[in-house]
Amino acid sequence: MKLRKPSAKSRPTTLKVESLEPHRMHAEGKVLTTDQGIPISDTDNSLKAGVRGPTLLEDFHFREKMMRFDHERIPERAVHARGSGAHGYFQVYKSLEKYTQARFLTDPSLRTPVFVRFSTVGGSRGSADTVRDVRGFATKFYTEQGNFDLVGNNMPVFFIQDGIKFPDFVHAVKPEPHNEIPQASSAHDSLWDFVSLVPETSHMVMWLMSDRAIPRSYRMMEGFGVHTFRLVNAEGKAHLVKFHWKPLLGNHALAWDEAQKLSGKDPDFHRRDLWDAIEAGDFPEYELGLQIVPEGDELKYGFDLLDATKLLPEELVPVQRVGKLTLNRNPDNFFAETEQVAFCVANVVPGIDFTNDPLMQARLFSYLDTQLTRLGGPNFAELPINKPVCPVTNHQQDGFGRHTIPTSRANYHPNTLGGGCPVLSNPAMAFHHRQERVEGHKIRARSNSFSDHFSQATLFFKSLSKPEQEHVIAALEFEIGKVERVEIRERVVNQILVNIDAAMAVRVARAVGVEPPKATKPPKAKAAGKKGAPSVDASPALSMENSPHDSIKTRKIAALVSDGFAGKELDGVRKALAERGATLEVVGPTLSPVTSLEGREERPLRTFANTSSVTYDAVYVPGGEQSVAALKRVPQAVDFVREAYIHCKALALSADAVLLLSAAGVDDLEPAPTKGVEAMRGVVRSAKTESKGFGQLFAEAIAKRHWERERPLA
Ligand code: HDE
Repeated sequence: MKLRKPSAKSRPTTLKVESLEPHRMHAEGKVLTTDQGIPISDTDNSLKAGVRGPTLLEDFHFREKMMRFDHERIPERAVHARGSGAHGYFQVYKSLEKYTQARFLTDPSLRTPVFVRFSTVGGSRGSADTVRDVRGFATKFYTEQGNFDLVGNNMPVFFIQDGIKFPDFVHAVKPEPHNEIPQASSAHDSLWDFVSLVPETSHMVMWLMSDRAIPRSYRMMEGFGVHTFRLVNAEGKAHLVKFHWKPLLGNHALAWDEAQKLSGKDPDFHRRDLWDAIEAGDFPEYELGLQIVPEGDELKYGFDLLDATKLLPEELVPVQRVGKLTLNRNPDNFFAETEQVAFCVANVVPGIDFTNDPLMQARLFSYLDTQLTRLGGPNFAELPINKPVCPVTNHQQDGFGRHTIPTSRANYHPNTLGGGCPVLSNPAMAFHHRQERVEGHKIRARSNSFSDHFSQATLFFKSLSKPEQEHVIAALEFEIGKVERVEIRERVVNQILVNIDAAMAVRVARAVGVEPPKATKPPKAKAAGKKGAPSVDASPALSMENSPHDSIKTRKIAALVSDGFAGKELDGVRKALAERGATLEVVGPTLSPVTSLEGREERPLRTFANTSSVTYDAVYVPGGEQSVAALKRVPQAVDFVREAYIHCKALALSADAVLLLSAAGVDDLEPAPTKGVEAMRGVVRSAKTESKGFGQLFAEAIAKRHWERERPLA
């Protein structure tokens, strides 16, 4: 057989966009070019010697395209590698000049642009969003006085007290070195080995095991600056301050089983949620909260305000809400903005200063240092996302990736060649490190005021609601139960947990197969470790259940339908939810229209095959005999109801639809009402379709999770 000679005229492989004004198109940036701006008319075929011949080195377009591709990846962040960002602005409610000279906090007319990056900590860039982990909440304020970075977390304390232990802690929590397992999870031997040997981790570990570690959304979690900072006013008077972010949508969590399922069904769950909300105009909002303490009161509360494993209970020093952060614009390009943004705890503006917290001190070095490798050199502050909005004028020069082109001959200070420029700032507007008398021996040691590791861990546990405590215990059972070495499990229970809450330690011990501890010391629940200091026995603010749960704004509800559903009823419920700011999405057997009882067509947005209850806040099944009978035959539809029930989400079922509950194995509710509407443990049922009050009761049920449905594991 003879091979056909290939034709030299290759067929077009992609469609070409023809233009009548090619030069103008090029000038307007609409034409494909090389990095040098040379117009390119074929990017599908490399330059070859003959159509089947070898590729030629001369093909600069091919070489450049491949070279750029080969170098697209940069090192991911050592921690907080997975993140999502958004632009927005911050505005202070009224002047805080009494406390600070930072202009963005003293001028209520100013809208300071911000970029916020939310993140998980342990997982790689491509890991799932809903893993059990701390969440980063880092905010860059582009102020007129330069950039201020508030690089916080969604928990108010940290695992360690001194930054020198950070590499140890991070090595322990990250996947183990021999097999790089597990991804984005603390449930493994090395983390719990570290915890069992380092009691200062106790308090933070309680937070990590709590519902705070599985937020429903970045939009529904708090943020904390963690360390104690200083505010300094124009007269040089200073106060100590703790920074808080309070989400206006309240504080909400996922159920642990739901979070794990979401990791597979939608690993981008939080990223998508943030993106979609901003696209829909539902701008996430957080109030900036300050706890202000006079300088000199560092030790007043019996613990040390320089110790980042301690929080200052809101009941002792209330959080003043002083301004609002609004996130109103998605990034244009993930890499250029969210990936290249470089936060640094050392970025402060006049009016905000550091303290001697040894964790904070280490961070002042680490962030600047890490960017050198991650962003390839010292000029990362010139990248558009990192660039201050005020002029940057100094004598720094050269280095990889310099963007700025200095025009002065003078690159030193003092000079006359550049007219003395840049001149030194007027001291009144410059940044000054607060003068502080420091005295002491050069010593590698920890202050005694840092020595109480358990009181606040107990305070946290005691302040949770009963269901939240059960969640902590279940999380401990899950995590420690995965630890292979029995001696590590024993140490966690006997060295750590028993000192937090003996009864809790006994339950965990049984669940993870170790001898229950003998100690039955009554747990101390207080903020302070020292007698006589102002203290609290419980801090209601630590329980997420005490944050407002009266709104269903931006919540997503699934309506399960098949042919013959009660269409008028669906319309009524959709309207009732929309009036309260929630969205109803119709889920059906296929994406083709289904027909209602009344003969109206409704096109489902999702199908039982491509979504599931974990991606919704609540589930609604309208009545309609034929529709319900069909749904009962679809295992995924039945699963929808079952999972929503198990995950303690609101459910609303009318008329025949109540039958889906028994099909889903829900057998612990009282019989369905024979007339009217009724809500029980977050399940709204009605005897007939279109019942009065159905939408209202459903909305009330959606506002919170119904943890009362859960049964303790042991
Ligand atoms: Fe970080 N941390 N951290 N951290 N951290 C980083 O900086 C570090 C700590 C936090 O979205 C790294 O640019 C040390 C506390 C957030 O880009 C690195 C210590 C808190 C982010 C680093 C801490 C945080 C980071 C990795 C102990 C809450 C993500 C990449 C002394 C107050 C910021 C990078 C973003 C990122 C070091 C402890 C929050 C390696 C040495 C406490 C939100 O520099």
